[in-house]
Amino acid sequence: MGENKPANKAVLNWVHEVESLTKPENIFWCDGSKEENDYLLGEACRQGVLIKLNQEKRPGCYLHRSNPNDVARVEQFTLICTPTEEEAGPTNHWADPAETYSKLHGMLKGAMRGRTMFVVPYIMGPVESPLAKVGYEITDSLYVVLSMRVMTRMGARASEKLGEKPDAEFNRGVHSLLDVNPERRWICHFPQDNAIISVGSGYGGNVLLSKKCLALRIASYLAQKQGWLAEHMLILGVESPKGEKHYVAAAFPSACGKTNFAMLIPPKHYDGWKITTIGDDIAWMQIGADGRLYAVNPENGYFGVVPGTSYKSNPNAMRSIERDTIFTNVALTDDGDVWWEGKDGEAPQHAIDWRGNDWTPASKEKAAHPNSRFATPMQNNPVLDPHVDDAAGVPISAIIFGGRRSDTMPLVFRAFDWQHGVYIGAVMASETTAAATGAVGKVRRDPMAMLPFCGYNIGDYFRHWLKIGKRLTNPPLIFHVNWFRKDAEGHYLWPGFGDNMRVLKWIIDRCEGRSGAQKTAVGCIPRPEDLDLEDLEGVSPEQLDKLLAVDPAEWEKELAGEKEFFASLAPNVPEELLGQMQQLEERLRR
Ligand code: OXD
Ligand code: MN
Repeated sequence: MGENKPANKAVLNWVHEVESLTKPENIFWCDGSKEENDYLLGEACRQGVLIKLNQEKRPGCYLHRSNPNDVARVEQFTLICTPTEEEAGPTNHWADPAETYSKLHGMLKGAMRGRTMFVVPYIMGPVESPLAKVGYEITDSLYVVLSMRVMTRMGARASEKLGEKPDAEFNRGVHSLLDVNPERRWICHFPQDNAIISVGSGYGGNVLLSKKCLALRIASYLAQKQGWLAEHMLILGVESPKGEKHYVAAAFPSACGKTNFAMLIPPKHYDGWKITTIGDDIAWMQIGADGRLYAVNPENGYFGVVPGTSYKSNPNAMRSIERDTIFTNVALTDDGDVWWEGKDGEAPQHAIDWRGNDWTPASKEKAAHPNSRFATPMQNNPVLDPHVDDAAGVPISAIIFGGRRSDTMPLVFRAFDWQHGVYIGAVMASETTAAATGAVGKVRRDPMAMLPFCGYNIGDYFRHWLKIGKRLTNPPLIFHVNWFRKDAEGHYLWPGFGDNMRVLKWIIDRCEGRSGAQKTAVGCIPRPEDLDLEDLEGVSPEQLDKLLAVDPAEWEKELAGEKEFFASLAPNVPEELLGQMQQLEERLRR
């Protein structure tokens, strides 16, 4: 075991270089087999990295507790190391590549002494997809190895796919926990080298290098060069009782319910309708021969936010995490099960909280960290789409942008065309969540939900989107949604979750040219009679009016915010988008 060396010399040479630098006690070459996984799970439990949960209640499930100083992505320590600062652009933290390599190599010198260095080969995307990418992650964390097996197509097949050609393209990822010290925590990307170095953290978003680092930051850079899109989007399928099927891709910022939306269960009267999941976080999309956009999910699992997940909010996620799941930073019950705020049923009388301390319902602290997570294989999802492994991907009928906004943004509206849609995505904003360190609940602009994930200059990214639109002869329609609008007392106006199907139905009907809408200054908005409101509980006609309203005072403020944002990106905002802003201003004035 641990002997699965790839044949590719470039991989061997690079691993050897990292070995010479970090001086591990031994090297473990992963093959991704079940035997290997069983062995490593045993090791992780023996070393206290994982706690084995009650196997009767949760077969194959484990709990990990991260260092309390290390529970979320660290955007301020996430660097894009392009040759010039201009290439990284105004929304990224930039650092000089040579200086950064030198600083990181200094930290990595001898960093794995006495530790095992794991080499994890993996594929992102369906194995036969032209978009599929091979990566290798070198790590000294067992938690990373075990999570990578859930989250990616990990193992020997990646080395087989790469082959022996010395110039075959692969991502080089190096991760070391070091001493998990926030002062020595850096997540660094070298897009030109297809390389990532992450040190000082054990939190998923910082260390599962396949995910945010490769599949978004590096991939977005490659996508711009190669003419495709790497996006922070879920992908879902909607099938009507007549068998008519559409796929939709939706971008929401972190912890805004992407996983819930991707696995939605429609209200009762949607008899015969089916929602299926392709992905819950990332979409790679390319233009097909028919001029449509086709999407694949590069991942193999879901790294979802746990608190608030219940049989009410997301039954399919609950079923997915019944087995073969790695939980991070949730509470441990006395019978060896897991618990979190917002789980169904009563809180336990006693538990061990995410920090490892005693917890009771009287405790002031939360039992589970607000950004506690599950990592579960997508194969566990009862509504996994049958085309999830298709090399060609699935055709996208609609793109949805959305944020968490207490005011201003209507429940749903449609962009007039692709260019207007790109504008809507470019200025989208959301109230911040616990998925990243920093203040929670502050409105920030998060273009296409890519603010923390775009690996190059955001102005060029907008330009790339506009270019893709020109090549699409059959483009998806673009929408904006907001499930989070509140009334004056701070209560949510929309029930969300399964009832979001009503909005999705309107979107699909728009794609089919069927549903009605009213043209407003900001886009086409359904009138109440255009939405399916059958059996909708708890939403009065007044609430519905408020949900669909365009409030001039709120939009005046919104426009000022959008202007301020574009001003902060000057001078690299595409003319077309400045034109869109001006048109919006004129429409609002009319
Ligand atoms: C995630 C995130 O983990 O966006 O998906 O933070
Ligand atoms: Mn995400």
